[in-house]
Amino acid sequence: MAPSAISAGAEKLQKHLDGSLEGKKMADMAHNMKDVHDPKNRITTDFGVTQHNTDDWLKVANNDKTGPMLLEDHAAREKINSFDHERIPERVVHARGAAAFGNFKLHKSLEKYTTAGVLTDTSRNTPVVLRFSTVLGSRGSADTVRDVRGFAVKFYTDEGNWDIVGNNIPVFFIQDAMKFPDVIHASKPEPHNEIPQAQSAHNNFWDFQNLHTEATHMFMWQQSDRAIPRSYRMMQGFGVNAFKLTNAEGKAFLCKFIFTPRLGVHSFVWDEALKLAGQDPDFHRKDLYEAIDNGLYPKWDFGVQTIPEEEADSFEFDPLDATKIWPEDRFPVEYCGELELNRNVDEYFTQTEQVAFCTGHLVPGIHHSDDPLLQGRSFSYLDTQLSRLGKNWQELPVNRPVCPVMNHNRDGQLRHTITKGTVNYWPNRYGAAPPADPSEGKHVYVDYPAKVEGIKARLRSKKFQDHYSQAQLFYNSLSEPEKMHIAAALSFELDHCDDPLVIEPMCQRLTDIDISLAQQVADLVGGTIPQKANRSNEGKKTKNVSQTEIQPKEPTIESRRVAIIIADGYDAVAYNGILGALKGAKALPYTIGPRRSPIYAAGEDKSSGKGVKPDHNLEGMRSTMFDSIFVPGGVDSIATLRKNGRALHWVREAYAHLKAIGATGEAVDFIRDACQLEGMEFSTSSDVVDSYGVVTASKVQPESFKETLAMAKGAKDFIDAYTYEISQHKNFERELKGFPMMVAY
Ligand code: HDD
Repeated sequence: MAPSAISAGAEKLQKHLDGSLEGKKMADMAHNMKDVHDPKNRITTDFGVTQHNTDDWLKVANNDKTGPMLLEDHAAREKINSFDHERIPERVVHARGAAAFGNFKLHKSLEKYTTAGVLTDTSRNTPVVLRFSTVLGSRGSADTVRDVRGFAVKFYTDEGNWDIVGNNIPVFFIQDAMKFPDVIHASKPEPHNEIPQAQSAHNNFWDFQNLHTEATHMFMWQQSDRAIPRSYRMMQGFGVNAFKLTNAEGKAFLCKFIFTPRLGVHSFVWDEALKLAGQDPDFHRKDLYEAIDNGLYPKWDFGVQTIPEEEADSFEFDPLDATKIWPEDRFPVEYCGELELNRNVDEYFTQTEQVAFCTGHLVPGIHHSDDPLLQGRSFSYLDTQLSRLGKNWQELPVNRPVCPVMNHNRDGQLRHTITKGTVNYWPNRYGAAPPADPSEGKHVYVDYPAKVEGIKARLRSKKFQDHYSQAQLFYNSLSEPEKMHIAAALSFELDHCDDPLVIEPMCQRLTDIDISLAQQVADLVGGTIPQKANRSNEGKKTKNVSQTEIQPKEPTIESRRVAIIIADGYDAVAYNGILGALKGAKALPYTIGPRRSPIYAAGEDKSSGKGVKPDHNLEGMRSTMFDSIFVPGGVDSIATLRKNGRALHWVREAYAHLKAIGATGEAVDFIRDACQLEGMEFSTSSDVVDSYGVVTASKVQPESFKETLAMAKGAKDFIDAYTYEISQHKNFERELKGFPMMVAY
């Protein structure tokens, strides 16, 4: 259960969405909808007439023979008509997504920077909706593709809606909004054949990245592990653009917004992501839904980076340039609140497809900065909702603010609000619905009186011209495995390009970042191997760019999916011991067997009809859908698994994907035979051995798990070692050792 303060906020949001909040008791047809699950309710037409048959079109029948259909059947035509128009245009970018509701709780007031109630009043629980998305794919594309992820949050604040329309990567491909159609056209499927779907691995994408050099920093992030997240719940969220905060003294600060997940930042390995795109295209969607459904509410710490406005020109980069980070070693994040997601949507279309965000949705105390990407964005979001949702998109339940609304905007298609009164303009003879006076309070939006002077020109600030320093900073700050993944990702992508006009210059471009990276990629993709760096790399690094640094304070396995693989004759004590330990640590264990009908433990009477009913069979799932696997011993169970090619594949694949593997008893030999990395060690006695994330205990057939593990310094040792390895998510040492990636290509 959510803490009571959080539930209070959730209840407020629920009421709002139900339309039962004070001031929302307007004629709202959606709320006439009867409960679908109440068997007393009967089917009606859209206009409320109860129907007795919605399966057969009204026809002329003759002696039980079907005759012509009658056009007069309004109920049938209404049903087909409604179906014909079910789809609305998908978002031109970020079409595929998943949303959930929750709360924002402020722990520390930011009043030194802003007057915004949501960022200064620590007694509030602000309801939120968060929509995650991929950028390039269509609505029906796969979740686990290599792509930037959207992280769009709508705060339903007491002063109106505030939207942070962010990504899981802190920078962007372009500096000026006018380039957006170009970068998106170059990235989406190519115009002549609409290939490829939801991928950046094609000629046009890399052609643009090469020629449009300000994208260099961003494409390095996009080729990193950040672009293949393990879960929406394990990604950071960045507002990307610089905003402006103003405090009660009228002082202004440039500001960036950041969300950091309590579960840490984790990613797939590329092979895993590729396979999942086919094996479970809804992986991220399900993962989010499942976690919330299980009460494992994902949380993010929320913070800001700030720069006093008068200091904005004192750095080597321009803080208004969205292709640059504000390095955290110099601009630490001030964490001040937390965002929790605690309620799944009830209906996808009305609460995920119809949710709409806009960077111009700002509340008092938060303003636009002069970031040229941001200003253009705010035009684009408002504009795009017109073709997607229509003029009255603000009236859709998920988009409505929780505070009262009053203005003189009226009419248009699908207007729901019935505004009583005789005037719809200002000024009017009654003084009705006047604008507020700034002196009325902090809830009044007052524009920051920024001083502006200059000439009209199409130009960018000089510091915007540096396109490479931070690409190097990023690359230098990564761990060795992360660097290897970038080389592998770039060579995958360029291998999918078949135009030398793309491949050759791209290999050359990489010499602006790092010569060894450029040489490695050129060799792998058959390009000309560059001999010298175009730009020296002084090795500068910064903090919290490598995701290995963004990990939970305490190791946790909460919500990690663990597959326990058993066959008839398995060791029940080991099985139950691990199952209990995983559940106790709030992981999500799943039993996998060769079949889904009951599996019997060693010595268990098969005629008892009891046994364990696995959650899935080995064919139905793949190791890719789990974070770890555990195999308990048992002579017969292991003999069966050894003969099952799919079981062997599960182990080998989990091993190659750097996952924690646990095994006890006879399973230890089975695992050893499956994972053949030179230098690995396995338990051959009663000791617990943790070697490259493969945790084994005792080769000996145990009488009982407890007994065996008591010999092996106790069950606790095994469980501690195994759960620690799961918490680490991946064992990169295995990879550095030379398996399974491309070190020895
Ligand atoms: Fe955008 C959607 C994030 C630049 C134009 N964008 C959209 C969404 C996210 C972002 C998360 C999905 C919102 C949802 O879930 O409904 N966009 C970003 C970030 C950017 C960015 C982090 C750079 C800092 N976007 C950007 C520019 C433009 C747009 C420069 C146009 C000039 N974005 C759009 C859009 C979308 C959109 C076409 C499509 C659907 C929508 O707005 O509602 O207007």
